[in-house]
Amino acid sequence: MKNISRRYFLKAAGLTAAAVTIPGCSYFLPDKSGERRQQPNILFIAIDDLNDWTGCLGGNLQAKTPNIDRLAKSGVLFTNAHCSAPACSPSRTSVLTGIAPATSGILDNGHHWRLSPGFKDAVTIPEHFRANGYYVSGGGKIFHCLSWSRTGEGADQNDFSIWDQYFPSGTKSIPDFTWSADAKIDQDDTVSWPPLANGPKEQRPPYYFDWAQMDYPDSQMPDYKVASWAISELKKNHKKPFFLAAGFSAPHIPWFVPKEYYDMYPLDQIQLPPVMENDLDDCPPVGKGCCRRDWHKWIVENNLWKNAVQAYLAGISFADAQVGRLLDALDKSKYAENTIIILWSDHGLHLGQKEHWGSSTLWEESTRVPLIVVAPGVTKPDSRCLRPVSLLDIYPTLTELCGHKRTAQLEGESLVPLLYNPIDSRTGPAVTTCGLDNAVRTERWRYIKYHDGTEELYDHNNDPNEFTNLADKPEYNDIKLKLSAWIPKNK
Ligand SMILES: [Ca+2]
Ligand SMILES: [Ca+2]
Repeated sequence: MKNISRRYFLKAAGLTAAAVTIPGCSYFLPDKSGERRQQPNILFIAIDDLNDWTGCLGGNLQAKTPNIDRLAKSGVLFTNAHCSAPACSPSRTSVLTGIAPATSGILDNGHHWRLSPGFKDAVTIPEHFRANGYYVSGGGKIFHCLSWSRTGEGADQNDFSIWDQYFPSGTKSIPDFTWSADAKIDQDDTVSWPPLANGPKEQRPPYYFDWAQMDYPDSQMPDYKVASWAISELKKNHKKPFFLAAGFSAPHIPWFVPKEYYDMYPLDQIQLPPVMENDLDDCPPVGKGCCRRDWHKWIVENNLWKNAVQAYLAGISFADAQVGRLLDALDKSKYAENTIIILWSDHGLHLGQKEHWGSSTLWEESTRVPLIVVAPGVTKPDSRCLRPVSLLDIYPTLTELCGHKRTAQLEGESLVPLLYNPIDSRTGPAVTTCGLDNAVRTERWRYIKYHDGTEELYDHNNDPNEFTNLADKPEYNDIKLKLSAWIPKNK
């Protein structure tokens, strides 16, 4: 771990290594009689690549997510939550260790966090709870692994030794995946999407950027199996409090989803996301360089934009259905009254906005994610918090909710004060790091500073789609200066 910015972050966040204690929040701590009451269970739900296209966040009004919406209705929905890095591995590593990407140096998917010297002594969330007497089990994509692997094999950054149990096995995070027989591009990328064989191969999306309406039942899908396994965990008689993690790969590409979910979104009714022609003209070269403009050109030329939006929406509703099965099972279980639920997605996704497909940018499409917390005795139903928060805040939030002391490793700011009172004050903005570049999001502003010193500034009060970069206008110099204080200093 680079030694630069932990102190900086703590200072910037107005935090010390000591816990920020809220009177009355340690409701699971020993009561006056001195008896230790039952620690709460934790249901930890991770979704892959889900942006703000949910009913409750309203990023796309077509999205049908009744189960995520009902979870939001039962607790606190953070409407301005952002990932700390817009890619699977760095985002998940920071969530699960509480260490910011700019501190750890884990900045891309190819960098295996556990093999990095900085993580030798890092305690992950499951390890923390296991050390505190919990039974910890997980299934599916929690740490980074390949969402599109045909066999479940391939890059898998899970550290299986930290779990009491893992599904589907102690060596594999995701159940076997059945590749669509209708896959438009074969795995060796030699068969192009008919009739779209035109154009140089390097200008087309890779084979795993694909979608298909599957004629399989839901039960054959890996995420369904993960949910079924998690449901079986909820039916057990647990002697210890549990930390149960279920990670869904949908709506990550490829969007191979049962047909009924496609049928929810008739192609002729699909609305494309709002875009502005030449939107990238006022972005610096580093920002433009993040965009897969070749893919976008190819998708537009082949008239596939609506199909891709339909496929992503189908993947979202499929993930939502699995969330619903899990919530139903918890409701029916004996753990319903004593289980904290947290739901989050590792980062967002562009579907053609700024001529980009995928994440790994510092704009709202990549950074904004669903984050919902339901904590019995703490959160009130149907609460919304507009403060800018980070997924880095999950770890200190869970430990504080359980009455555990904050550890020095954690760089996020506990959300517990906001769970009690969603309009409580907040020290800092949400910071997102993408490689050597960073973004700062407050309630009103998005400020981006690239490693070469170039900048972008967007005013969400007037420009929610981030069309107009204000960074070159001198009247915003003071705003930029204030926001730039939050940029990690090691860059
Ligand atoms: Ca992801
Ligand atoms: Ca623009």
